[in-house]
Amino acid sequence: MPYDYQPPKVWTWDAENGGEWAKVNRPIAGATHDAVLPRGRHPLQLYSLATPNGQKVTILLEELLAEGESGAEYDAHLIRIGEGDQFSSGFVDLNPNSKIPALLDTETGSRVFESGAILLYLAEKFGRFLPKDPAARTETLNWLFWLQGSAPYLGGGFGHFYAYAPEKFEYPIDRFTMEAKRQMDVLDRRLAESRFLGGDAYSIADIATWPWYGNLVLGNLYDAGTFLDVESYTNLRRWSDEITARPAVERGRMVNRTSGPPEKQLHERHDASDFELQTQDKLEAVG
Ligand SMILES: N[C@@H](CCC(=O)N[C@@H](CS)C(=O)NCC(=O)O)C(=O)O
Repeated sequence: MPYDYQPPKVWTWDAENGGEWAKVNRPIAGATHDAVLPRGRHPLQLYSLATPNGQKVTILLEELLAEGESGAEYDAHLIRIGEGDQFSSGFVDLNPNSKIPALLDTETGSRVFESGAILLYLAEKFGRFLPKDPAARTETLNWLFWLQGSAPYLGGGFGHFYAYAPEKFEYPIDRFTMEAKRQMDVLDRRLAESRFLGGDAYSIADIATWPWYGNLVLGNLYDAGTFLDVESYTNLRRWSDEITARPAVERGRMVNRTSGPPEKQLHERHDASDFELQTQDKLEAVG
């Protein structure tokens, strides 16, 4: 892929040319194989992986449970996107876009896909983490939708070209670094005037944003802390530290996590006790 690449008249798919995600990236939608999704015993069935988009939902579910909402009990099934689980017929029935996270509410029969839609669905179902006052609700949704529109520039743009692309190219890295830093500045300025994104109250806007920009400012994403000079976004850091310290956030980050310290990986969550009994360090100890 030298710099003098000229696009052909009609693009054709070279399956070998996709870098780290070559195995799963395809130019067509739909299922690649038949498989039925597993079902647990709780009202909510989540099919996910602990990427930033996946963490949004498990953090909210753990926050709802921490508030005493027992109806938010959930089974979190692992979808290994690197192995193509998102292309099974069962998953595609739940999310025709073949991306985690996807939720099935067995009480209503609703399928819910798109992490922002899942957060909104759960916030409305339980009447929590979304203010009822119209002005505060609007500001919260402003930031929720801002995140849903902005994070792809960070993940698919900056993260892809800085960390995952098979070669380093200055043009896209410059383009998306500029945007990632601009977005951090947007958040930093907002958080200079407000404790949380939507206002005084912690909400689904913060829960959506923390796994991306909270992790980024902590230096946890793409090994890019120094490159992006994350230390300079002091208000964003203050907000991120406050959210990181929440016990529900700590639990939510562990669910469906398949890398990092074994004691922080809970591949599947089917019961609250799993955080004590089913983490990878415990499972590996018993063989
Ligand atoms: N806009 C979607 C994005 C979801 C998404 O990009 N999920 C990624 C992991 S973070 C995925 O499942 N990728 C698998 C694939 O692209 O095949 C959302 O917010 O739910």
